[in-house]
Amino acid sequence: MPLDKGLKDFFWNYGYLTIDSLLSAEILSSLLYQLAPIWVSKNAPKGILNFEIQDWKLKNGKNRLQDLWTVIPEVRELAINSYILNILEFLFDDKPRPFQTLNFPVGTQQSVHSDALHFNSKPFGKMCGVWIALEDIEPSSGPLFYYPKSHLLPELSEGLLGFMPVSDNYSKVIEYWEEQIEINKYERTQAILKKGQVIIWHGNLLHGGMPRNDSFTTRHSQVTHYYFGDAKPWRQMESLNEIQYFEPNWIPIAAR
Ligand SMILES: O=C(O)CCC(=O)C(=O)O
Repeated sequence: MPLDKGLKDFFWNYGYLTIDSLLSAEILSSLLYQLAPIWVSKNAPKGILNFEIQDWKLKNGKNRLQDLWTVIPEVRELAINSYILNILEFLFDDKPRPFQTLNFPVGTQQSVHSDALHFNSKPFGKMCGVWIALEDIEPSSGPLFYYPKSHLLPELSEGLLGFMPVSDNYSKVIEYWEEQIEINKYERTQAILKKGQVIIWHGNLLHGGMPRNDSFTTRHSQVTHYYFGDAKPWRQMESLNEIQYFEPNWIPIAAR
């Protein structure tokens, strides 16, 4: 895929970009092969960050593992894939810094949200997510959905909302987003991707997971988050009295 201005304009106009990745089929298959016994046994792999809590959650119905990159090389390889990193650098004109991977065996059914609320940046807008289909995505499996152009909404603030966008007010933030979707006539779009396809979303793009109409269909996917350049990470949901900056567990990138 040529990295041209049209691609960049599309991303900044719509807030996302779908790419036919050059990810190696062997890596994807090898990753699925390693993940299978984990999802079946519901044993988090030893050595993963926050093993105890993740293992407990997995055994108690949470279908996701965070930061598997710490124990499965293929997860890290996808997170630091040079093809993806080059596109990100081209889109943001800055060096991408990967952090936090999430692996899901099934649809998340997450309600609409932006990543910026969870992982904000100073300056605003220097963060994105990259979602990789590890298998062909079936419409009944609860695909990822997103609202093109919603990344153009302003940064959340007390001045904008009339309340602080912190954890206690999360349901009110969701109401605000739902109102904005109506007002701006944003159209929900589903990511029915093929194995190896990738979607990049801007950190302020509204997205979530569709309901799973078929609870037997898997929906293996991996998400990695990225900050750019020297943007400072902060957690808006925890920033009641002052900005809560934090240092992510950065995923090391070998020299490119
Ligand atoms: O994969 C999905 O269904 C949603 C993922 C998501 O919302 C996220 O990682 O922020």
